[in-house]
Amino acid sequence: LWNKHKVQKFEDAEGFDDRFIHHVETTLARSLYNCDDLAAYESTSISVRDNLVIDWNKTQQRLTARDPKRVYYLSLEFLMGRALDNALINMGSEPKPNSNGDELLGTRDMVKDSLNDLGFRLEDVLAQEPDAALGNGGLGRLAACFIDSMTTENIPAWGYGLRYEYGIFAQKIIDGYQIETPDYWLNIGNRWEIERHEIQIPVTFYGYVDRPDGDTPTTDPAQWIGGERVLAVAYDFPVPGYKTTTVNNLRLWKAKPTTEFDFAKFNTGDYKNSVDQQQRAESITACLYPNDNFAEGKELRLKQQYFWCAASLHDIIRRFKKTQRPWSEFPDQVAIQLNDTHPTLAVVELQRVLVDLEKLPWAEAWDIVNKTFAYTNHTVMQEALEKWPVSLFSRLLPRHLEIIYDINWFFLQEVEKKFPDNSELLSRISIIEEVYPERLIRMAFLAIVGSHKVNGVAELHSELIKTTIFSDFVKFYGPSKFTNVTNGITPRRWLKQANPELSKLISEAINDPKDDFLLDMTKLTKLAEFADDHGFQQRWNKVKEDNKIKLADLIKNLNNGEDIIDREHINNTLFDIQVKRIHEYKRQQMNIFGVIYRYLAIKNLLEQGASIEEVEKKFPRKVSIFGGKSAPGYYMAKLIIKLINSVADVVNSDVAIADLIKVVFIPDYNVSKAEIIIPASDLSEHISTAGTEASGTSNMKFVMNGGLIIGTVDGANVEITREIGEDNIFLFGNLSEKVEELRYNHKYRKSEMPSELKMVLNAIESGLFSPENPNEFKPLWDSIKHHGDYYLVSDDFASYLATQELVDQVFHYEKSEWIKKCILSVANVGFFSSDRCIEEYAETIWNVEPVKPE
Ligand code: 26Q
Repeated sequence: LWNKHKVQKFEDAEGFDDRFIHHVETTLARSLYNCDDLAAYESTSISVRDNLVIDWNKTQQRLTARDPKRVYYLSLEFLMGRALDNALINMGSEPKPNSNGDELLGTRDMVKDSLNDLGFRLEDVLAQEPDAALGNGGLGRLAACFIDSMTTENIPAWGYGLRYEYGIFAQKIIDGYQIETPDYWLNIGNRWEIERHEIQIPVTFYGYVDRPDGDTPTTDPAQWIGGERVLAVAYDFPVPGYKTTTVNNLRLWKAKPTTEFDFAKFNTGDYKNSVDQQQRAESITACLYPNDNFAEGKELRLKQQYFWCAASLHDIIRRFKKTQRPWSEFPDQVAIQLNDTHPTLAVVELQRVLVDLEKLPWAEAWDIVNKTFAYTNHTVMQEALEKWPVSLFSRLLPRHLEIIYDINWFFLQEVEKKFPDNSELLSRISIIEEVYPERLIRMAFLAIVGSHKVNGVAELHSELIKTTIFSDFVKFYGPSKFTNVTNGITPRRWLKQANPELSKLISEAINDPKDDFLLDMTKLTKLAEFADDHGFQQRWNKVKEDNKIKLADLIKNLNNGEDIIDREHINNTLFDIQVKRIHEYKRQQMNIFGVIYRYLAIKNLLEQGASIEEVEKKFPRKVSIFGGKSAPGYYMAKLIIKLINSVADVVNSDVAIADLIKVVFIPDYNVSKAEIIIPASDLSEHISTAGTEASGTSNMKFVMNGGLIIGTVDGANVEITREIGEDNIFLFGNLSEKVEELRYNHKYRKSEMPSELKMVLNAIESGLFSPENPNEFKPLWDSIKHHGDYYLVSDDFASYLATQELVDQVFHYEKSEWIKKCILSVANVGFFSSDRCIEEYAETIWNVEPVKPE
């Protein structure tokens, strides 16, 4: 009976139709006659989700039976973007014959045809979905790529995060300035989540520590009597994998008030206050902190971190306990990966649970903790390293503070043993920073001490953390605790989904009709055979041109229907793109200075009497495209956005330069826009000051989509060069080894500013781009001229311009060479699949094996 009535997945067009109509008429309570695109999106999503949930249940049953070691990926950010298209691509079982039996269709094409018959266009339906934008940038998108790859690789894995009601703010550009508006992404409900009202975990804050047996040592079990309690409610998001029926789970927590009632307050007649306090619970998961690479020390942020760590660990421990294994086996069953230091409290929380609640001896507990955790570092920049005031901890998490002190005490004893009488080392390496006016907890140090492995995210970065911020730890632990796992991106979303045309061209060329290259990217190397093939180059270029037209359409739509880009010349207009969070270290300012230089140089030539045709020979057509959000409180980044928009106003309306330069700032850059922007690039910019960008991942996305890159010798650019060949990338600028010396030279005024930069800054200072307020951009030029040029724009500017000249040369006069470079790059981009990256984590850090569906 059980089996007979089991809900079945839809497998063909008819099955999909039935399911679709069923959900329109029951779940949505509408009729097909008043089903609009939004309703069609909802019904399609629920239908697809049904299939995922069926596989999700099977996956969980299989795992319960097999009880393998599981991975838990703890990340405060999961920048998922849209789910529907990705699910259609990933869950696609073997292609099935269509209704006429004359064609094999994958699930996505089958659903597309079905929707067509029902009167909908798949593209319009997909466009209804709001982005799940629960992340800032690189770190959050990395987590999203990782759960895709972990599932595709059949690794028993869970993602744990927070279900923010508001994701990263939506960016509007008004008069050239960034304006933030709330991203209430749940406005139309969320068809992908499953609320688990039955999973509600109490989480405690504040209060005091009680020692029922008197003044026992802090390493003995103690009782934390909390002052405030909230509940963590689980929301589950099924994560499909590619060509597998494994479906993993992303569990996000929402905070809600307990039904407990503050009788003390009630009795004193303070009913309203008692309710208010309950209401505050929800603020914990109300919004994502919008800082990228900047650690803001707010109490609410720390509350978010503990709320999430406590709930996730409770859940992990509950699952472990069901198996009745002894605690000593915990690290054989559980690997917890810390995505940066944001979840470091989980280390302390596990120690607390083991000592205070499970009554394990301190050392035994600590051994388990250490074997369980591993920590990924994403930055060397001081301002992004988390440090929390001890006073805040002692109020919010008094027992955790005691435990941190004890962890530190044992750790420093070991250090002292190995390096006796070295008090400077002790104070440098201590988890507690003794600074006036108050002591700080160094979360990165706590994460290192609590983990068995620490990894950086690209080779250069992993070397840098060993020689700079964590060098004392390398001395103490030896180098083997520190390792590298170079980042990757999922080719399902970033090639197949974002660039279906290129994906199709590739699968035809390498004769891989079932798109197996999306699982095994070494298959791409076959493309190299066609790199010189003129006919293939033309087809390749046609795909790029089509993608550029799509981007031009997007830009036109965002510009109220007014076209900025000259359609007639789109093929020989170089699309030069920099899209990423706006940050001084990423140097969007250097890019826009380059644009200004080009503009001034063109104007000069024209003034000297050159014809526009002559000018075009030297400065061929180019569109400079920018996009990205600034943290709301980051003054300099906001000023850079304003400068870009001001330059756009002047340049785009200057008829004298006849469309040779266009500047576009695309508002509200996000994952779904990235899927349109990235495939359209000829050239993209990854030009951070050497040593500052840990890895970068958009560099990989652009290369995978057949664009070339201009970049500094930083982050993963180094390995991209190694993989695709140095002939196929435009590198420039000073190396990270020189950065310190260059900064020193600025400090003692031993640096010369190149004449080209002087020219640019003079133009800005003259008010050319801000006639009504000539000093508007003063902080930008001051930072270079008077405040030590920390990001070394003046040191790299000349070589940046020279390299841009080379780019122009190849793109316009050696187009066939250009396309060849693009093809060869894609042929060798396979290393940057997040599948490779996850395999490295699984083998070298987690020690987990895949569990394949039978
Ligand atoms: C910390 C404390 C309080 C508030 C906010 C934060 C916070 C939030 C986000 C600190 C850092 C971040 C984000 C960091 C980030 O995105 N780093 C990027 O990670 C990518 C994936 O590894 C790398 O490719 C990028 O180079 C790196 O900048």
